[in-house]
Amino acid sequence: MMRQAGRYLPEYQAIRAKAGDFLSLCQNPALATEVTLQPIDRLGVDAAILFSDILVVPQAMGMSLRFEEGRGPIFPDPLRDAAAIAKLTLPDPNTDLDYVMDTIVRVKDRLAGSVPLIGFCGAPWTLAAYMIEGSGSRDFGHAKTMLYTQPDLLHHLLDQVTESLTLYLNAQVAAGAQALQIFDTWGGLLSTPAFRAFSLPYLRRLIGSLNKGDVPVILFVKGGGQWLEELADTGAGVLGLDWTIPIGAARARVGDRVALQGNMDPGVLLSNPATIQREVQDILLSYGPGSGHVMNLGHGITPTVPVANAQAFITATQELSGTFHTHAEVAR
Ligand code: 1CP
Repeated sequence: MMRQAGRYLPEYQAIRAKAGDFLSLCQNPALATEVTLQPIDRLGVDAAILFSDILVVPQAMGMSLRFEEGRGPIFPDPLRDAAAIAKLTLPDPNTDLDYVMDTIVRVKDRLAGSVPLIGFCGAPWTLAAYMIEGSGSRDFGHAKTMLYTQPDLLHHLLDQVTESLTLYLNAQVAAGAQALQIFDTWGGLLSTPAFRAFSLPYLRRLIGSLNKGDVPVILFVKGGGQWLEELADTGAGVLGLDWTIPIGAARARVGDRVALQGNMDPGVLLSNPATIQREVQDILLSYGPGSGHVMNLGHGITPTVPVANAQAFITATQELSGTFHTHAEVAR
């Protein structure tokens, strides 16, 4: 469940209070391990998701970062010119991001093979958008300004970010991550030509540079429904879908080239168990029989979701999904 470790869980709130603030929680391997494991114990989900944030990579590249209560992430010195970008460094994940690798090792040890661990990172474009903007934004106006007035400078930044992410994801696999998810949360803000120029080639290069063995890569581009065929060609094994496209229509377009993950509207979790069960059933029916579907939300769970509703989503999936698979597939 996207953002399954988070503020809707009271036990998360308790550990976060103990850590002091969100970044301190990410950077404390013992506590980050606890919150990674909480949804496994509480909800019975089929995979653990490393507790961290996509923005620890720009921080490891030398940018100062803080998270403000109610406002989200802030880079006080956003990248607005070539001089600022020239100051970025290539991180060494085993020193600059050692707390992430330490958390992976601890989580793997505690899971002892019960469920797999998913590591993750932000996509080059999404990270660059935050680094230029300095915070979350509705339209990422500063990032768009650079894209249309200094495209070469943006390409230079994307190149640096992609190099950093390659080192980072390879280190996550070496530490024990068993699947990797790449979040292009702001990919859908781009026009099709801009997505093809400033996001897609870097996704392809990142995925192509991983020493991943049989570790699957899940690629989530929010608002990316119109580019599914191109996304299926990036080397990702799974495409994460937001809720705006019927999953059956997505399956008809990509066939069996990739598996699909998604795609319930996280807003459904604000309703009630009966409605949640109906929505789960509708997604299973839309995808249809056969393997290649990972049930998930189409974006992150929100803080006011009642835990009972999150549980209803997991339980409905476990109860209803079996009939969509043959016995042979279940046995595999
Ligand atoms: O107050 C808190 O406790 C902090 C809330 C929070 C949490 C729980 C943030 C701040 N990040 C996270 C954890 C997180 N972030 C995870 C691991 C947890 C899990 O999945 O179980 C992951 C995978 C992320 C990834 C992330 N961070 C994304 C990509 C996925 C998405 O939701 O689109 C993005 C865009 C971020 C940036 C970010 N971090 C936090 C916030 C509030 C934001 C969004 C800011 C904005 O609106 O632009």
